[in-house]
Amino acid sequence: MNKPPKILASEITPQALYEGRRQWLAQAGWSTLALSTSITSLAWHREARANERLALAAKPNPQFFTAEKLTPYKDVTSYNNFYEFGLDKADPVVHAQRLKTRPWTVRVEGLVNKPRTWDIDELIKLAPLEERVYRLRCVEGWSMVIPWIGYSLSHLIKATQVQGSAKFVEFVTLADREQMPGLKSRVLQWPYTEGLRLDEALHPLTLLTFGLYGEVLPKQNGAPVRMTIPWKYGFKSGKSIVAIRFTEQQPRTSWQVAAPHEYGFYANVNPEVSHPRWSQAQERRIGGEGGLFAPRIKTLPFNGYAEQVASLYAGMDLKRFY
Ligand SMILES: Nc1nc2c(c(=O)[nH]1)N[C@H]1C(S)=C(S)[C@@H](COP(=O)(O)O)O[C@H]1N2
Ligand SMILES: [Mo]
Repeated sequence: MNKPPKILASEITPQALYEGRRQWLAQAGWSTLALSTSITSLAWHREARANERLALAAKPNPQFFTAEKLTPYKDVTSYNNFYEFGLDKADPVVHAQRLKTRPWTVRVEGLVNKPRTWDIDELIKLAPLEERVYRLRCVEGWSMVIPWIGYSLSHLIKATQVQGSAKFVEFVTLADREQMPGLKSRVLQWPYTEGLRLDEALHPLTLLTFGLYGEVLPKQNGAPVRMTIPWKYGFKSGKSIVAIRFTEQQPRTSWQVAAPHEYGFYANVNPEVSHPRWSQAQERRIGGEGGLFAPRIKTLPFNGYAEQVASLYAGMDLKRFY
């Protein structure tokens, strides 16, 4: 099932895109009827071309799956936080289209035996691509369920031969004023940086992410490569990464610098620790019936991944290390 992941725009036919999409709808349990009329598929092909949508083959990994209803593709790709492209949820889908995602390199550096500047098309081939359905919850109180494509970051960490003194990893994302109108705003320290403890980074759930919904990542979702760390608030999952750095000291992250009392380094989803300005006990599923007035659902400790990750924090006071 794992076809070579690099697919040039010129090689992919609209029909292949269409089939991939249809397969997804079928897997999600939705009717494919809506797409079966020629008018609808024509409109869809036009949209696909306009946004350079490219299929990305990946093998579904049933170990990382939730049967919850998937958030519709339209919501996943039009309700975004990506401050480099504006502060409004509707900004990234418009402004991120100018982001150039090729050529693209990711520097892997710091306390490692094998530092390397990876070309993105090499990095994507480091390990077999998997499709995993993860919840992602924003600290703002909304969440989505998304079929992501990528592989465990641990593959890259192993290939890089991280040294014993490394305790943390820092993710640095692109900061280019030419392409990113949001950098004019001082809301955050640019480049957007995030970090994990090394054991969190090695956890199999931690996904180096290249795609979603059977396609390469849309630009507004962090193309060409981002993190997805499903038990932490969404802001830990940095988009459009250009460097991954292994360090001994805990890195300072953009959100911590911006508001240290509101956003901690750990940022584990925790219904019991309120944000200073609002509760974290509930969340709203984006794209569900009822829209803004949909009934809220209970937020689970570690976003529902407690069984897998709670042991990483044994003995820690998670009210203090929020
Ligand atoms: N570089 C960068 N990465 C980022 C952000 C950002 O503003 N810039 N926002 C974060 C936040 S707050 C969330 S909730 C998720 C949103 O990812 P999505 O738009 O793909 O759902 O991206 C995270 N990664
Ligand atoms: Mo977020």
